[in-house]
Amino acid sequence: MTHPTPAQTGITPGETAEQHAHFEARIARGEKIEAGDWMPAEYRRQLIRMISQHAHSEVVGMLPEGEWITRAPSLKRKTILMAKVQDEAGHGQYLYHAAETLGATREDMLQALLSGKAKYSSIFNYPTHTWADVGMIGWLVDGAAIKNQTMLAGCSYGPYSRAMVRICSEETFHHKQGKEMIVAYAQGTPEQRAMAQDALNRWWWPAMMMLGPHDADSPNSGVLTKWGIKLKSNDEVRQEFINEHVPELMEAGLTIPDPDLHQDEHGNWRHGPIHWDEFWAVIRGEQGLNKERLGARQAAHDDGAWVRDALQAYTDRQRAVAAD
Ligand code: BYC
Repeated sequence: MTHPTPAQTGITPGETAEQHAHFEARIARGEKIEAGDWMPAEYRRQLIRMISQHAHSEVVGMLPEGEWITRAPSLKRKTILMAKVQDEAGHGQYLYHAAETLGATREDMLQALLSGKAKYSSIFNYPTHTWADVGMIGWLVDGAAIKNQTMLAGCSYGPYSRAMVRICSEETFHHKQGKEMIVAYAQGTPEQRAMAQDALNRWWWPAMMMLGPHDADSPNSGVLTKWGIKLKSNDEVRQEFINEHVPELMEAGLTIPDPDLHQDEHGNWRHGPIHWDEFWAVIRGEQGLNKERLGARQAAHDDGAWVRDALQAYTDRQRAVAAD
């Protein structure tokens, strides 16, 4: 007979039903769980998994956009993109700090990313072929991220929830600049219109997938929902994303690359089948730019070794001076 695992029950050997009942009562009262509070080991593990994956996504997400900074078509677009990419680095910092409050170390998290053990968002394994991709990432990818992260701003873990509030306000600027850019191109020259449509054709489905597998195929959702980390399911967030973005993209004169897309009797936009085989292949690194992304992160990590060494030497000297 096989016994259920902690990932399925949430209860790790050594923890008591009373501890869990007290913890869950706090969540039911809407209290935030803070770093020093008692929490189930599985709650801690799930948060470290999710927050570090989120942090890695922000940092890896700088790569497809960062490569366009030198090729921006105007000074205005260049300054906006530089500010956006810089924001993503800041988001990575807030999130690594939030994971550190749970006992994860920066070294372990980075090692997990660089070794391929930790995931980062599937969306960043897709290439950016034209400048319009920068706008489409802002509109769709940041648009999807805001839906997910507004929900996470209400999550039960205080440090993650507070990081999300700040990140969401910056994501709103990212979303608006992307939308403004694509709407301008969609009303521009035939070449600009074609470039905007081509970007939508390539980013629509990956943006739908980045919100995670269907609820029935989401093994983590049960425990995350029970403990108030996820307040909405993957499919619910995806539905919110579609309902907001479909009418706006249509209004901009663009065609969504889904022949089955239609509105149901409740006004919800219903999408055609999602190619989950592609999603899992991208996550496993069998499709897309996983090798290139990790290679770029490894190179940046190696190039930054002297900064870490210098900081360590400075800290050691300060400690020696203090000891004197
Ligand atoms: N990519 O049980 P499920 C941004 C994995 S950055 C890769 O539903 P969960 C931006 C999942 O980890 C936005 N893997 O998982 C940055 C799990 O595998 P493990 C990033 C994915 O956690 C720069 C397995 O599939 N946002 O916006 O309940 C520039 C089963 O899934 C993905 C966040 O990270 C994916 N897309 O729900 C521009 C938000 N989806 O770990 C923009 C925080 C699923 O068990 N994360 N997997 O081996 C979350 O909200 C949740 O983790 C997810 C997935 C909704 C993504």
